[in-house]
Amino acid sequence: MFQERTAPVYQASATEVTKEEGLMLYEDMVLGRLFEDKCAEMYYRGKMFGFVHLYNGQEAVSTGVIRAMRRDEDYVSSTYRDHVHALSAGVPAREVMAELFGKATGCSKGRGGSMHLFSAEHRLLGGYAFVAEGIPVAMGAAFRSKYCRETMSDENADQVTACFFGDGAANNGQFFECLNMSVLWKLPILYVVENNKWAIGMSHERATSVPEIYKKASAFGMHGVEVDGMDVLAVRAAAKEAIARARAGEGPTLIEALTYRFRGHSLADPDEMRSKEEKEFWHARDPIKRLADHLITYGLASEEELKAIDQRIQGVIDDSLEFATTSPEPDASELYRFIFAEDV
Ligand SMILES: Cc1ncc(C[n+]2csc(CCOP(=O)(O)OP(=O)(O)O)c2C)c(N)n1
Ligand SMILES: [Mg+2]
Repeated sequence: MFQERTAPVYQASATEVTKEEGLMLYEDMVLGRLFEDKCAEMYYRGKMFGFVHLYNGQEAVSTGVIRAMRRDEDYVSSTYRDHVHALSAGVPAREVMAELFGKATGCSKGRGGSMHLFSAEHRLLGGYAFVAEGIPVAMGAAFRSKYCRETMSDENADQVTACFFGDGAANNGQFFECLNMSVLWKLPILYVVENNKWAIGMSHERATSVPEIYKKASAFGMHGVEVDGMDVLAVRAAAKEAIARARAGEGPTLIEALTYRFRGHSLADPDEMRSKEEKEFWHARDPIKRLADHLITYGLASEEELKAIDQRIQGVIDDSLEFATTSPEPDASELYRFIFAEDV
């Protein structure tokens, strides 16, 4: 029989979020969704090159975690599925779109492209093409905060790091090594596994001995939680708890967000491995519709207000496209620039 693993249903209360917070979360998720839809359009029109991995369906995870953090102070590390993490972290849509077009105005100066977004200003530690590659980098950032605070006596160094990666990455050795060291050193880090059930065409159940990834935390004496990754309020609640624990010096948390990508692995994937039944099950749990229902049910927003946000964000996306299209290519004379830090 067709059966899907879902996390316990989170019962958000009427006062869970204020109107302002609710609209902020909604706007952030819509920004992610519409940005990705525009990417798909541009990719199929031949405007973008290389692999492009979209985040549609998983927005509640990025928004729920990153928008509970301190923007431009806390750190975020990502994977090749990084556009929406960058947007939630505050990297302007213009700079992300320009990067995807390989333009000099992109957040990685046009040298990175879709899988290698980076922003020192917005504390985005990077997108990484190798599976699990961002995990030790994120741990290094968390170690830095702890070292500055405890060894260099910088009391303001209470930054938290959020490290995003997929279910497939959770079978990689770096994951286990970093869990071990993070607990040992009580590092201020959130390991956020976006369990979307698939690693390209490999089903998670076929690839791992214990499919409940959050349970792996216990082997290291770490706090591990599973959360409904299609419910931004559930993710936000789990993230807030983990952030408070990290900032208080109580160490790391492993958050397993049960989620789903609405598109194929990348835009080059015909997406033939997943059943229609499965896709329909998860589409019905669309995180944007879910938050919209919450806001309307509790009188925090009207349909018109939400539509106005959709339209405003569409304007942001159109503007980003115009910016990317009209921006210059990197100059050929600068081919070797930015290879070493002193060039920046
Ligand atoms: C070290 C390494 N091995 C293999 C690959 C090829 N590869 C690219 S994406 C991917 C699947 C990863 O799946 P998951 O971690 O679940 O992330 P998702 O794509 O579902 O977000 C694989 C195996 C790679 N990029 N790096
Ligand atoms: Mg996956």
